[in-house]
Amino acid sequence: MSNIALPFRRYTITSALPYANGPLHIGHLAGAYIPGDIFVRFLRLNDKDVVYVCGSDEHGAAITIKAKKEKTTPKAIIDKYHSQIKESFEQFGISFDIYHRTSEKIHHELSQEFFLNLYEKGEFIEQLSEQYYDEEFHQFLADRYIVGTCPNCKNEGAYGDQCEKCGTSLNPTDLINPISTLSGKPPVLRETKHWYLPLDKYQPWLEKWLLEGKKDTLKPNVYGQCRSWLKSGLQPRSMTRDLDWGVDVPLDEAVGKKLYVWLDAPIGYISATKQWALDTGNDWELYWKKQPDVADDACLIHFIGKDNIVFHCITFPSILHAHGEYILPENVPANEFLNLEGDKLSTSRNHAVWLHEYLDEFPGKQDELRYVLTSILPETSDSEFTWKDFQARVNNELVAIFGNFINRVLVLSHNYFDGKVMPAANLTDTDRFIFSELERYPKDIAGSISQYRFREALAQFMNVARLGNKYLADAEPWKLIKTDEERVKTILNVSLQIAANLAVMAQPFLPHTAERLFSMLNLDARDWENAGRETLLPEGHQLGEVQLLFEKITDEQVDAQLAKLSKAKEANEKAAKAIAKGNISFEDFIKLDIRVGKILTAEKVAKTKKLLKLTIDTGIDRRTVVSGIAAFFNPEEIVGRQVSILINLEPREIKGIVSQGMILMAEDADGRLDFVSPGSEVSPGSEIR
Ligand code: B3M
Ligand code: ZN
Repeated sequence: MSNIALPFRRYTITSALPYANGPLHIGHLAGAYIPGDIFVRFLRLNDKDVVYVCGSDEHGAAITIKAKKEKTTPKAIIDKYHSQIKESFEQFGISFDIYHRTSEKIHHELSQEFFLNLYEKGEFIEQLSEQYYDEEFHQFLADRYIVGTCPNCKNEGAYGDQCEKCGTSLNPTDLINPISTLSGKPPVLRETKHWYLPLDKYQPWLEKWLLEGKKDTLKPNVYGQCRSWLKSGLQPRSMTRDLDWGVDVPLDEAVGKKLYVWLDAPIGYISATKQWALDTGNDWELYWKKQPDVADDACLIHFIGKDNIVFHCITFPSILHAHGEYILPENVPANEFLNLEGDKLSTSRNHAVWLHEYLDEFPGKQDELRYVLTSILPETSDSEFTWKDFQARVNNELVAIFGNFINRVLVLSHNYFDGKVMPAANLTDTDRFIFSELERYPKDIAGSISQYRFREALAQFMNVARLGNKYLADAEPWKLIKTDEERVKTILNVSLQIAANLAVMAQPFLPHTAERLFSMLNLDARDWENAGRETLLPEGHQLGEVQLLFEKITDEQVDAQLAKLSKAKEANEKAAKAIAKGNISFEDFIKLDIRVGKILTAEKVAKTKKLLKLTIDTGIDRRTVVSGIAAFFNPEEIVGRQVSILINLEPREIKGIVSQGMILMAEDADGRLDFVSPGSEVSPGSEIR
């Protein structure tokens, strides 16, 4: 059955190499890693020959810019984040065969070999051209070193190599109003030489291979993007950069130049496989190179997020094609983006659920996060994670359905029959229906997984748990045990077969839970082909000890996470405010005439919630000031208080009252206000400087 959907014998599966410039968050997991891991675990259970590779992407401006920000070296950045990311993946249970890194020698060498291969074939266009240059920082500006307006979608924050909003790949010279991200100034043009990949030359081949050949297999979101780029016509793209961090361009005349990060990064998949093969005694070429017998080629699949589609569907395949010896991706099941609590995930704004923090704060609950993220994977459009929804899915689905069913059937089996599997006899129609459903589900789930529909696959898996839960609730063995022990034996046998099937089928989705379930059932039938069998647990089989599979997520846990997010938001807004105010000159400062004044009268401004009308003795005169402090102070309480007042602010009319000045207030992070007053009474009119 699964052989029909997955016809290849050997699979090379990749998940996008994360930049080693920050920790992983749930958006990464939902984009490229959970889908890749489910797929790979499923292939392994079906006895496929699989290698699953990933690693840190350690080159490019993503790294050097981060180093500058943290006032350290690129090397320190990649070492720090590479280990952190690697450890998080391991703890979370993403089952890479190798998690490599692109700073390794084996990777630099292979990338240079690729460049030279294409260079010697004369594939590159060598071109002297004018490129943007930052005169203050003495650096050419490519990729993330330059931002401007995207000519395609008018996004003002497009990078020099790509607009992340519409996905279009760009050259710096395409940007409207370019600005250097180093100096914040418009750059100048300077001449430099680079090596360009002639994507325009490959366009006819790409149209045939991709648009014609993959029309029915690519996901619509992926196919649509590719078609629109090809439609607007591909341009040559530079594969080299004037940078001091990355893989050296292996040409004498290119001293000081580096390979473009998007040339070397995908080659990272291959160098990782090479390293894995060296470590394990395998032959890496079987997983990457065309085999003499075409039927023996490996199937290459890239799991990525949507912002990487162009590089995996257009650039990298063109490079592999130009090289000639390599297989091409069979599919690129890219996901859209995951949002968090109504807002975009953002590393710089710290609006994220960080994986390493989740693992610390929810120990042993990897599968709960896997479950929820799989349920909401942005497979066809952007989707949204909220902590309330996380709680609801864990409590109402994992705990109340799956966990409850497993717990009941095992506890009852231990209570009534000392944890032994009893024979099933005199099957009823319901029993038979259960067995036929057990036979159907593994096929349906396999079908969904092989089409990269992981949400659908997981929903079907949960239906099996629902089936079990309902069967047990309807059969009520706890009542029958007094009158019909024979029937209870059958009911528990059927229920235990459901539980055993759940253990097998849980493996791709909930690997940690599946392990616990296998041990509770004292079962070791892990291969997918076991799913569907009605005698997975033979008569007389001794079950293992019962443990709880899942616990409820409490309101306190949810509140703590939400509080963390709002704290990050406040800190971020505060920082933004702090940065927003530039320096002013002393001359500007002394223009402000700030005095100590005394509140003589205070009353609410009619038909407003926030405003108070105050009369202030400024020491010079008495004047009226309208102030937005009604939410914090009752008028009667503040009469007589000394406050700070800016008296030379231009008068303004507010709600029909002319306000002559402004009362200065201190505002904390929660938005609470208080007066700025002298420590002891001073005479009205005292100057504040
Ligand atoms: N380093 C990930 C990103 O765009 C990028 C992927 C490389 S895959 C070869 O966040
Ligand atoms: Zn755009």
